[in-house]
Amino acid sequence: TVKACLFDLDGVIVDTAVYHFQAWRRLANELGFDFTEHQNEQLKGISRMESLELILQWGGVSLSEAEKLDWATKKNQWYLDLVLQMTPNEVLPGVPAFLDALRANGIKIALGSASKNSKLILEKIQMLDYFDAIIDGNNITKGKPDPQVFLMGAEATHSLPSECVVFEDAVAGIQAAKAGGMKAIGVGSAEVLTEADFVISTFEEMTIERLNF
Ligand code: G16
Ligand code: MG
Repeated sequence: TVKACLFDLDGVIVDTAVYHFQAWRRLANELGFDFTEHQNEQLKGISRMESLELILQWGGVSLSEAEKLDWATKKNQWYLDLVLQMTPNEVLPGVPAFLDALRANGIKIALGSASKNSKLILEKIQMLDYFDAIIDGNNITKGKPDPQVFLMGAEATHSLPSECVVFEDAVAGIQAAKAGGMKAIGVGSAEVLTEADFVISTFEEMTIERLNF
């Protein structure tokens, strides 16, 4: 039976991808190029520095390591300006009700995110109190599809991987869950998240009964 649910943040609890996109686009524009929303899809779930590398490739821009750190810091400041304006209204549909149900059933709740800003975001949307454990970009050394972030979540909730269910919107995240020996429920499109055990489009479709499959 399921003892813990491990949640990705961006695209699962809340859609911060739109804010990342705005901030990365500003960086690209200031460097003299632009990129599309379609390209932005490739940035989901990957770390800040990996995202920067990809964007610089798209623009054909090469920078020194010091300049890269500088631009990454600027991007994060622009991103945080947007995050600071977030409200609880932005929590994705069905999420609070499902987390309430997990709690009522004694199932642990953990976050498994690549973001270094996850606690601030959870605070802004007033969801911090739901989480028994938070594993994010500040704790990990290997990004998804490596299973590290979710294995740490299992450990922090005193669960075995086989007792965990991961919720993810990114292909790399589903792969990370599977590499860790966990069940994985996709949030989004079944055509994209083909390696998930099953896919929901929103948490309004999710019930405790559907966890034990
Ligand atoms: C999120 C986003 C990624 C972002 C990463 C790092 O991951 O999906 O696009 O690059 O966090 O974010 P930050 O710059 O805030 O450290 P997740 O794992 O929550 O989907
Ligand atoms: Mg995500």
